[in-house]
Amino acid sequence: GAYLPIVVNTWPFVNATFSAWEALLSGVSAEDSLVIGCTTCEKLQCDGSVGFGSNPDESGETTLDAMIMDGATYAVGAVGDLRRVKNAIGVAQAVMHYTDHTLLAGESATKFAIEMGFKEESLATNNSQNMYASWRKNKCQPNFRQNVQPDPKANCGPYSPLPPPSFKGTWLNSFSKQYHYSRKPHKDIKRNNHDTIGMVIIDTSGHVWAGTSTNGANHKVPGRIGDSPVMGAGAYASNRGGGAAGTGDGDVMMRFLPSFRAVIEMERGLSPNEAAKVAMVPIIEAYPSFSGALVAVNLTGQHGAYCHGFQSFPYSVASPEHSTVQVVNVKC
Ligand code: SD4
Repeated sequence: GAYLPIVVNTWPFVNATFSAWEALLSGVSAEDSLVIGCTTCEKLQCDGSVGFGSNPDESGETTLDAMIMDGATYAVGAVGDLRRVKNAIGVAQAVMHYTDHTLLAGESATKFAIEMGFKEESLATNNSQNMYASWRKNKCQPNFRQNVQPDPKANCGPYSPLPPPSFKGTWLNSFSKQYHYSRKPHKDIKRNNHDTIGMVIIDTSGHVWAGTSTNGANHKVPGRIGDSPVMGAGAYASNRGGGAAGTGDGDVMMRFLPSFRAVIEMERGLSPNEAAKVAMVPIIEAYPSFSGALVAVNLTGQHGAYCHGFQSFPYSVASPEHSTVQVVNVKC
């Protein structure tokens, strides 16, 4: 049968699910319900992976990524590397409403947010400062740098590129160093990087919304933007197919646009479980050690997920199918 309306989100963030569901049932639009749901996680700092006060970057600052997407019009608002503003999903919604743009980033996104009335405040907490201090103490391990050496005089960083291999005696010597540089393949490393909220809401008229909010990867290089604010990567919505949202190692996942893929596969008739799997398999083949998960919801309110690298992936659902918010546990 058809189970609409429906709210689905990554992880057992049931407070977020419940707040969105309650809003939806009281007549709030699916769009605003999604913003309410993701804002709940930003306030509760769900698992330390959403909102302020966790996962500082290399400079010790917590920065936020968020997106909202309208499946009817394909309108998107997103922010990446947002600084000093807590309500990232709210700022993403403001980008959608008050600009013709799709994605704003960094200090300029902060400036826009302040103009739109959002409060500027530090995102640091004792927790984020402790995470930063212990990372420094541990010589900045783990870190996301590749093919670099740290300044030997400093604890870690600033970094400089390793010298390129020399091509002595060949005509290549006259070329600039970028021609000599041989790039190592991406390290297939396992990162403990999880718990972004990605949410899909479909209202009773079949209008699909999807969104995300996260503080991204711990100890990221400043300026790093993950999959969450990238449409098709962190989330995607289409009234033709449904909605999907991802979580996990965004640097890897965003290369495959898994949310877009899952929605297109549902449009072509695959079930949400099958669509999520088809979207995830190419990532797993290329990066066997990555961890991540994808939830997918089709236009009749069927939902499914596929995950890799976690023991299991729990996601949350509210729909007329059950009387309370359900947590569905998927084995990976
Ligand atoms: C990121 N995908 O920024 C996010 C992190 C995450 O579950 O989802 N964790 O890479």
